[in-house]
Amino acid sequence: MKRLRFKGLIPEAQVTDAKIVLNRRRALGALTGLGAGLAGGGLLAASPVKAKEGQADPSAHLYPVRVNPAYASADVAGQTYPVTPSRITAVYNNYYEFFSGFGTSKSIWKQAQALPLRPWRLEIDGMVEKPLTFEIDDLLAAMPLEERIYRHRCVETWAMTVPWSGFPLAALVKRAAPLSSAKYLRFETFNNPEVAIGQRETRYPWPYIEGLTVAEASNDLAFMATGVYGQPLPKQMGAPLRLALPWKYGFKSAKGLVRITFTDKQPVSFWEQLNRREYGFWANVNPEIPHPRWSQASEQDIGTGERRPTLPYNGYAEQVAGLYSDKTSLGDRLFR
Ligand SMILES: Nc1nc2c(c(=O)[nH]1)N[C@H]1C(S)=C(S)[C@@H](COP(=O)(O)O)O[C@H]1N2
Ligand SMILES: [Mo]
Repeated sequence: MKRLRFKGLIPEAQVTDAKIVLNRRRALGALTGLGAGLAGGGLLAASPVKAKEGQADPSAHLYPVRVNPAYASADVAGQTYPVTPSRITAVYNNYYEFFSGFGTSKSIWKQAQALPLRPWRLEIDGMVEKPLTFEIDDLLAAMPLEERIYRHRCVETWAMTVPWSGFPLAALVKRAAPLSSAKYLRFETFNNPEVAIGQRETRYPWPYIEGLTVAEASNDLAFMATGVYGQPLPKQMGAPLRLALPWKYGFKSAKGLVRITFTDKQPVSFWEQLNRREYGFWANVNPEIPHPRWSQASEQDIGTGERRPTLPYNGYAEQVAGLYSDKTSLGDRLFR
C-alpha cells in the first residue's frame, strides 16, 4: 500500500501518517464492536457510539426520523458512496475544541464527552426583525426533522458518507425573518475552556466561527444536523446542533452552535483567521483547485479505505452551482 499523508488543518509537525490512523481506527472499531456485544458490560459504557448510561439524551425519543427520499442515497455520477459505519465516524473526528495537542488530532471523542448538552440555547440576532432565543428542545420540537444521507469531504482529503437527521437551515432562516440588508449568516460555536481542553490553547481564535451567504443558507442542501444514524448526535460529532454543508469542505460544517448572527459583513471564519491563504470563505469542493500544500483531485473514504476522484461541489453541482453563476465578481475565491 502506498504511504499516504493527510496534511490538513494541523501544523506540519503534527501530521499523522494516514496508514497508522486507519489501522488504529480499525483496531478501535473492533473494540467497540466487542463492547456492543457485551450488553451492560463495562466496555459498552465506554463505547463512543452510544451515550453513557444515566446520561440519555433528552431528544432521543425524536429519532429515527423520516427519510427524505431526495437524499435516500449518496450515490452519484456512477460512483457508489456506502454509508460509513458509525464505529468509524465516531472515533475519527475534527473538533479542535477538544484536541489537547497530544496524540492524533482525530482522537477527541473521549474529551468531547465533557461537554454539557443541557441547558443549551441557540440565539439568533443581528439584522433580523426580532432577535430569537431557542431552548434546544423547543427548537427540535418546532423544526421539521428528516434524515438525509450526505457525502462529506474534508479539506484534508478524507471523506465519509453519513445519514444525518436534522432540518433544512432554510426553515430557520425563515423563522429568523432577516432584514433585506442582511447578506450573511455568522455561525458561532460554544466557548467553554473549562470543559473544552482545546479552548485553553490561546493561539487559536476561539470561539469557532463560520459563515454563509443568505442565498447559500437558503439552498435546500444546507442542513442543520441534530442527529445521525437514527439517534441524537454524539458529542464528538457536534451535538446538539451542527451544520452539514456537503458541497463545501468539512470545516464549514461548524459543530456545537450557540449563535447565528445575520449581518451585512462577510464573516471571518476560525480557519480563515488562522490561515487566509489555505482556508477561505467560500471553500466549495473543487478537484481542480489544489490546496496550497496538496492536490484536491482525489479523496480517501475512511470507511472503505478506497481512493476515488473528488467531484466538483462534491457531486452537488446540480443543486448549488447556480449560487455561484456570478463568477466574474467571485473569481477563484469560490474555492478558497
Ligand atoms: N466547532 C467545530 N466545528 C467543526 C470543526 C472544529 O474543529 N470545531 N472541524 C470541522 C472539520 S475540519 C470537519 S472535517 C468536520 C468533521 O466532522 P466529524 O468529526 O463529525 O466527521 O467538522 C467541522 N466542524
Ligand atoms: Mo475538515
